[in-house]
Amino acid sequence: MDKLEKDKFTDSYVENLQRITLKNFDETSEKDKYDALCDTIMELINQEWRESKEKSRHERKAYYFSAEFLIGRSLGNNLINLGIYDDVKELLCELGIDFEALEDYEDDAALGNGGLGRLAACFMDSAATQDINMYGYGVRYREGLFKQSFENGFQKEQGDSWIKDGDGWSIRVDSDSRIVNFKDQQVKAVPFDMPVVGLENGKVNTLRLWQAEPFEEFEFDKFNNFEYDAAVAKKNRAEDITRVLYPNDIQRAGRVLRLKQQYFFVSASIQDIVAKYKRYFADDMRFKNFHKYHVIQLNDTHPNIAIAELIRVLVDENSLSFEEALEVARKVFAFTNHTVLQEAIEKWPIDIVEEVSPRCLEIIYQINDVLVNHFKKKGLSETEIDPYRIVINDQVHMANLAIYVGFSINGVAELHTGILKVDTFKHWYEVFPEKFNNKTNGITPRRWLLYANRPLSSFITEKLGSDNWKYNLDELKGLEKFARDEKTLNELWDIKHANKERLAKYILEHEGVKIDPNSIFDIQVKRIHEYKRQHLNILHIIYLYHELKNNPDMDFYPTTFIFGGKAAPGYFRAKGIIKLANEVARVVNNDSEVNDKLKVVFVENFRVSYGEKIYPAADVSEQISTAGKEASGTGNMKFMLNGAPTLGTLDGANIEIFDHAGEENNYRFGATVEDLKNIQASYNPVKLYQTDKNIRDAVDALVNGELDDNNSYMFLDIYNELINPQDGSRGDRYYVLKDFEDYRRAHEQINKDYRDKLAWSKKCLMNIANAGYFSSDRTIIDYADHIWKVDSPNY
Ligand code: CR6
Repeated sequence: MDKLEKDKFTDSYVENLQRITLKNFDETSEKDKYDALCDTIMELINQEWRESKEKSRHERKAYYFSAEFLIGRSLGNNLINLGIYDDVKELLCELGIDFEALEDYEDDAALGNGGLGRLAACFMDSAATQDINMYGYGVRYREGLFKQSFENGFQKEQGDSWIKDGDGWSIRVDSDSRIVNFKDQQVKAVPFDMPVVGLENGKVNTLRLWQAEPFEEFEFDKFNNFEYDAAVAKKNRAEDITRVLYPNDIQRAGRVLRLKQQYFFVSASIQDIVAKYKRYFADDMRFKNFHKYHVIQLNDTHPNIAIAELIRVLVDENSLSFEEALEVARKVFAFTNHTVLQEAIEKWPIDIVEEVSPRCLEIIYQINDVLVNHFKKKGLSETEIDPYRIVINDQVHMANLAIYVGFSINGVAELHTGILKVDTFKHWYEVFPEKFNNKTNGITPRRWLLYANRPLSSFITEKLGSDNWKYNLDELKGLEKFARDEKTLNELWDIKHANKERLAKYILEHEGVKIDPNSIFDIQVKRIHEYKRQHLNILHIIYLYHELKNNPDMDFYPTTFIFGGKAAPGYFRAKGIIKLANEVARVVNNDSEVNDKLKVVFVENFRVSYGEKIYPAADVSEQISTAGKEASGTGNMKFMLNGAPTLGTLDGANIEIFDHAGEENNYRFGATVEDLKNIQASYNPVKLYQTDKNIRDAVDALVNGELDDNNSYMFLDIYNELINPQDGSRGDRYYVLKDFEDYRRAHEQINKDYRDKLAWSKKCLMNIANAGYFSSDRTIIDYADHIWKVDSPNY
């Protein structure tokens, strides 16, 4: 910003502040100051936003349909992308305003559960920065992901009404409202548009989130008749649809309301797209060229009913034949799968689909008929056709629908896509190999480095002699030449240390636990799930605790184990894992014999904005899922980019991280997918328990009174899952005990290696230098070039 722009900014800020509050500057609250700042920034964005829209009006666009966008905070990110972060901070400081307090004032927009929703947000950022026309469509949940607190170590959930005080980053566009018809009700879908600002390039894309509203605020007749509840019943039923984000990560929630949410946002979005097409391409009422201007990426199975909805709109409202409409759909839809866990690949009972949209169910049956005929012609028998069917056993297979109709299906890491081909969707790969492709996930370097780690950003720019890496993260490779430069390595160590001090201070303030920034910060933050194996981490901590108790003089570098993450409210065992971590923390942290060497802390309410403080302060990134289960992971990339070596299994994108940064700079351990397949039939966790004393001591602690679960039976439940299965299975479904010894050894190595400061710092540097591949810029360019082809003018 030059002097003039600065003055203008300050003037309009002060003016906005007074206009919206009618107060004198001194009397304004933090909220007032924050609101005025949003307004001022939105004014700045506005013109570029309008221009971007205008310019792309007749261009081919990608539409990203996603039930989740885990945005987090917008203030800092927008300022960074506008290129005015430091300037604005300084200007506010001159006005005597504590900028960081304003940043902390903002509620996270937590419209997602975890990786999948955060990925969508990173993609939005990257598309805008890479000048790619990408329009996001989703749901404006009034309640985001629940807030987590701990009561006596147990997770408690509270609501997250993130917009109760307004939402400065969206614009309500009433004129674009649509009507969504369900079998039993009709609601209004009102769009709220959020600008997505590219990095200093003038490009602003749009994220359009739909909110469900009634047509009338209340029914006057009923009200007059003293039927007050009945008068607002319709309104409530309409608002229910976008009231709350389902807090299930991975597992699907088979509820009517959930399918209603999906159909709601998808129907509004399809209608929106079609209406605009008719407005701007009025000469193509047969939709012959529709596919030239639109490609719709379906983010997992959640939006897949869009396929039926597009056909419905084309047939019922635009008089295309079913065959014509299906042909359009075939060219428009592409599908991303994000998991191999069967319980997360949605299958909807037909009666629920019928209850939501009977017409869509009818269309799904029609598509299914076409599919069956297709395979019959190829000579397949009825039973051979079964795995392909969209409707089977009275269920609608949302993945089959998208794979059959769509022209592309991708996985989110090399290993994951490989598993889709040979296992999950093997039958599909055999008939449509050309549809399958991989798009390894990425993260946006703007939020996760430029914003979250200002000191490291400046360091990188200084070392590379330019800040071009912000646009092309591959340039980080240039840091490799400092791998033997002691001064650089010491500087890097100091930056990490300062970040650790900052986190320690924050944790003391917010969690009430004092941790030592000189200890190793070993961190696992992500949703709690058995396949992610937080309990492997905890069992290992119990083992360490026992070791330190038995050998107080043991040679051990002090370590702080940090956890963060939420369990789905209905997932008993995941909640048990949280209680277990908190209980181990209580015991260890209160034991003066060990608590100068070992500390454990589970931070409350881990979310995007907490992550921004945590990733930059990590020494070790725990990525310890059972091989084959974590489709990709993206937290692993955030740690890497901020210079933490990965302690990980050969799973998801970990494999690609090891390939890029070098195994010697990371710690891999554990069984591979191949290994697990080989031992699957003979695996015996009980035998491991009996023969390995370390395992036995740690597992026994779950039930021998050493740890207290307050009679919740949560620890017994974990114990049973590991070695005493109650359901006739073999136990330890996720091979926790199988990998324990290897994991223990890897930790031992880390504990030794960390003492060599220069050697350790070099590992960190090599991770940063090779993180370029994991930029979501790379991912989104790959989608744009190879699936969407949005940059070909003559598509
Ligand atoms: N839970 C995968 O499990 C992946 C993200 C984004 C997940 C995770 O490995 O990194 O998607 N899958 O691709 C689903 O949500 C279904 C996730 O976030």
